[in-house]
Amino acid sequence: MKERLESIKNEALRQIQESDVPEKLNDVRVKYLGKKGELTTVLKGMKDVAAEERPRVGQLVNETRAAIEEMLEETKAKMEAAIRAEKLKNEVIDVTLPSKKNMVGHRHPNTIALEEVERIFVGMGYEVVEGPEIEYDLYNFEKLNIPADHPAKDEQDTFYINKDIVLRTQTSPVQARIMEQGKLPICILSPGRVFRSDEVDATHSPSFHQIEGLVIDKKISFADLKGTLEVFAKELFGEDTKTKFRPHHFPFTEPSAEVDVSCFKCGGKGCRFCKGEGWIEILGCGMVHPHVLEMCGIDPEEYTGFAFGVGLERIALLKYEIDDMRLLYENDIRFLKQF
Ligand code: 2U9
Repeated sequence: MKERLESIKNEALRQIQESDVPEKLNDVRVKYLGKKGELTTVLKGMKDVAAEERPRVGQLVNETRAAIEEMLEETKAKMEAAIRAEKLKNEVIDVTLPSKKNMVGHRHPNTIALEEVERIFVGMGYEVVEGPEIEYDLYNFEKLNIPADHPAKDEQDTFYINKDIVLRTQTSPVQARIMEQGKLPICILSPGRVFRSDEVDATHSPSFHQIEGLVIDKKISFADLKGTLEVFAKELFGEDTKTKFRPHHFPFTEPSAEVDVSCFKCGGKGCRFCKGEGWIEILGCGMVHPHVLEMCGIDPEEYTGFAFGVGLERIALLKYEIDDMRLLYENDIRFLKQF
């Protein structure tokens, strides 16, 4: 029995020494110490050992088990330490290396200008609303007092999807739709992309952005319009900015005006920026035409309103002193980063 146990121990220790991965150590443990392992089989055979021999043989079995377990634990600890050391070696980080540069995006000057305009009007109680870029001719033209044969339809040379559907040439149809919902009063700002069949140059693009505003309530007057746009101009271009309302014509407003602001570069004296004028045109506006109110289901005897329209790119070009609109569409990060 003694020899058998000695041979089991030696064989187990040899196999432990030969193990190169933890899985093999586990196989050795199962083979010798497991439920059906060799030592357990020896223990099961104890009943055949003479009674006076049993304590000595039992002690020998325990010593053999202890020796194998000790060697297993020791080898497992060494193996794990070696694996950890190898992993650490591979994961070494050289903190002195220069860091990778993260290319962070940048808000587009159009977006910066739009957010500034929205901030000003939201501060005056306006709600920002958006609508479809593909519109019915009915909403883009008819309901805005631009019937089929109106010359304004030529001015806004349009992309047609079919004879009734167009890429919108202005964001006004958004307001016409809100008016039709019949909830009054109305105080909204509608920014968005618009389309016109224009040749690309420093001041034109077939796709650009407008911000339009509309206020409808009882007793709204031209004085409200003037006050609102004066506040807007001062907030956008500075407290000293003056405004000038020049009579103009739009089919959807009557009376209508174009608004100039005093040049924020020279204060109105005349300089290269304002081409010696002292004034810079920034938007169009007017009192909503009674016929437009009627076509959108609002009684012009009870309600009046004003509307205005600003070209977003025009604001961005002026505010950030950009001299060519095409730069706004090239998305060159070296350009965009400057604003
Ligand atoms: C409704 C009724 C009236 C919106 C208005 C303008 C004047 C205007 C231009 C600015 C530069 C177009 O982008 S631009 O070329 N817009 O001058 N827009 S009044 O009037 C409306 C809108 C909606 C129902």
